Amino acid sequence: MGYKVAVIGATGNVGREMLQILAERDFPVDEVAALASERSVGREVSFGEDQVLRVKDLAKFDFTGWDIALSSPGAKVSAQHSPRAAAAGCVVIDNTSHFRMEPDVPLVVPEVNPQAIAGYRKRGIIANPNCSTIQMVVALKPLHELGQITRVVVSTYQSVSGGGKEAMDELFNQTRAIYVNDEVKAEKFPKQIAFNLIPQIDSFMDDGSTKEEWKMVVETRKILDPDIAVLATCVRVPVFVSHSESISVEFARPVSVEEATEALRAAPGVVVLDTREPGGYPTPVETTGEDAVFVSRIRKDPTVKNGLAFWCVADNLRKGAALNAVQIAELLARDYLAK
Ligand code: 2RA
Repeated sequence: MGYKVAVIGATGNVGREMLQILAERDFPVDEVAALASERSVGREVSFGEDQVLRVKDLAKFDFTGWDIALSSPGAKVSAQHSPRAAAAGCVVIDNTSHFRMEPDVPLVVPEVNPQAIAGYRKRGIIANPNCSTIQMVVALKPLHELGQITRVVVSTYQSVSGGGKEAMDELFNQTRAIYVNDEVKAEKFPKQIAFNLIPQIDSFMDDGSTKEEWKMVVETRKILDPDIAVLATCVRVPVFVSHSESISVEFARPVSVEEATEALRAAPGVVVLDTREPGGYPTPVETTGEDAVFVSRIRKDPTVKNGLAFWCVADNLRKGAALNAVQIAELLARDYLAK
């Protein structure tokens, strides 16, 4: 016997990926519902190789009798409908920022804090972290176990797919416009993104950081360790899929490059590809469509007492969003909702 699974935001970048990954990983489903806003009702979305689902209206959907909802609409939509689904007994795995920092909602990366899933009982909601946080904490976890991380400095190079389908279209249209000498229109992004980069993701906060940077700070502490200091600079780059991060880590104890490499190689969800020769490291185009968090360029940071630096790339739509949510659903089904 399988589960009744609803995918909320089924027509978006992440929603379509969720449907794809549920099918790919043979998640035991009895029935799948594709839900979205009224304007998408009747549209068709693929479920795996050979099934097509017709999109239903989220606002009218009754979650009674449904087991799990994988939710990735806008934060406001989630604020309204995730509690409604949870109240009907359907456990929600929510990919928006709305519930992440609420103390009674667990924020989970299965390779890092799977035990936190148990906290779903309080509200019926589990939050999926931000994409840039997920890939970083997967890589930080084995290093934290090795030498106790005290401080992290991260700069991100985030693909446009993190901003949704319209953001991907904007990069495509601007690139084309430049080639045919047409007008370059910036609507979704605050500046031209084609052949450029933008050191702002999400809105500004009072202290001059952006909300995306704040998310990396507070989410890392909630998932991994509240005592880790994090400084993040988040940058949008003209790449379609996969986020990259340059990460510098300070430890309480000395950690050698060899020890770190060995721990990262043994860590679940991490692939180390680091040959120290031209091209001997993964880039976004090679990691798109992959499940792992790829680590390379592991080296000593000689500017601090116990420091290492490395390069980290992952598919932001998969491990950074849909795959992480499906992995949570798998643990939830196996350990808490067994049928
Ligand atoms: C971005 N972090 O890349 C967002 C997506 N969750 O814009």
